[in-house]
Amino acid sequence: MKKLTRKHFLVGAGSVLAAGAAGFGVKQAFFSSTSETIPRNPLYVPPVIDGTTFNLTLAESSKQFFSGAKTSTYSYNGESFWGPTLRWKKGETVSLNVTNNLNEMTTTHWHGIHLPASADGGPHQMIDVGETWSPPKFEVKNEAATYWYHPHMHETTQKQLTMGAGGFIIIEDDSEASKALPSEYGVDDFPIVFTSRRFETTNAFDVSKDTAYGDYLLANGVLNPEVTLPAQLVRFRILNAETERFYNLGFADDRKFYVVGTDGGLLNKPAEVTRVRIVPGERYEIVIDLSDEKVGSSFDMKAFNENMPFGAGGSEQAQAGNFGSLLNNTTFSLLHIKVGKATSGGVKTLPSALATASMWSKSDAGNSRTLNITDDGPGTPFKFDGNSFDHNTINQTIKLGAIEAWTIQNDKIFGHAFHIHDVQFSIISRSTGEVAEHEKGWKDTFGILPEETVTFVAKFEDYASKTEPYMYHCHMSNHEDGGLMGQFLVVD
Ligand SMILES: [Cu+2]
Repeated sequence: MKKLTRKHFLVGAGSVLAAGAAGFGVKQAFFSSTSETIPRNPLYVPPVIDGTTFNLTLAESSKQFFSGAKTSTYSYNGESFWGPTLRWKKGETVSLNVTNNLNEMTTTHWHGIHLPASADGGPHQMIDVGETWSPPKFEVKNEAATYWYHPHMHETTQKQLTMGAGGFIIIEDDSEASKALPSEYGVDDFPIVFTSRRFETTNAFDVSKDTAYGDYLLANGVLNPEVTLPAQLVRFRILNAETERFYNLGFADDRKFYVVGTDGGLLNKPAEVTRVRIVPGERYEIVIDLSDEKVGSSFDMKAFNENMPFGAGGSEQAQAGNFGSLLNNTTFSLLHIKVGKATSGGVKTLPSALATASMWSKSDAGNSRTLNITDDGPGTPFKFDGNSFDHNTINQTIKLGAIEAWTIQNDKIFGHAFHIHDVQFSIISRSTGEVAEHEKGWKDTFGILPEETVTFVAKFEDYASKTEPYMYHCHMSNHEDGGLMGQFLVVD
């Protein structure tokens, strides 16, 4: 049987797709005769804000990606793209203030954070143009891990993310601090957000809702990035902030590396891998061992995205058009790594024990629910259980303190990135096989392929409200904007 691509389905459904052609005016520098050679650029490391009061201002900005015109961007606190890293300490009470200096409404969601729904920054907590939102203060209850903040404005999340709005949150706690993990920010501990953009010939970002993939990889907003790392253990806190693309992470020489943390905490022990799949919204903390590398040597971190399974974001064959990309179904460099001198006191040995989490299991769950990803036929928007997101409809109501098993079923032709607010969960089963060791940590986002069913268990504790809901949704921002989102109340 001929392999079906997503495009076949959509064309078959009569969708308006440019017939295999790149949209008019799309920058094709790599392939055109007037191609601009992109030099290697140093990996940018966002500045850090410490303390307990965090003031963010989202505004228009710009960045020089190519020669000629700068690219218009959105950023927090005057960055050229993205925003500063917020560093929180478990147990402290944080006060957050977000000013919207854009010419459109926005919201700011604290992704992965366990907090009152009124502080969550979902689609209900809109920040009007020129206004400042100061959610109720809350105690940081999450474990040490890598989280992030980003707009969650219904129907414009994709656009605002594409323009560059987002930032990291790093939570620290005593347990993590007692482990000898690389933790010197920007020296042996790097937050790295991978995404991609399609550029117009004017150098503007293509922010069309219909564009699922970029043609140019960006690491921390940098084209063709390189970084010099010390010859010791180095931690990467990796975030996938794509619209739809999955990354099958690895290194050009197929070296082993270690997953030490998932979305919401450290793994109990490092998981040795050569590849890790990361989907939109998901984070993995990995450690690479450079202690035996020669100073001056170099190698690439890559996305081994050639021959990904059908339905994985970016597995499409097409290089152009709405679901096409120069990076689709290909293996490409994510980061050029050069090895430099070790630092004094650099970490040389990976701890064998990292945490003592006891994850929820099926038998802990007192209630279960099943969500089906549906649509109304090929090319139509995805929904949960036949219902598109509605601001005024509560889709699920959960008792405060309940431990629940949620099963997500995907029998549609494309993969998704399921995310739920408020909680960190444990994935207890995947219909396609065993849950990988590196996925057996606290999670708030996971990839789900076509014909796959995934069950997770979570506890809904601490915060209840009869009126303020939390969201669950696909973290592919075009799917989310298109209605693949629902809301739940946690009630006392
Ligand atoms: Cu989706």
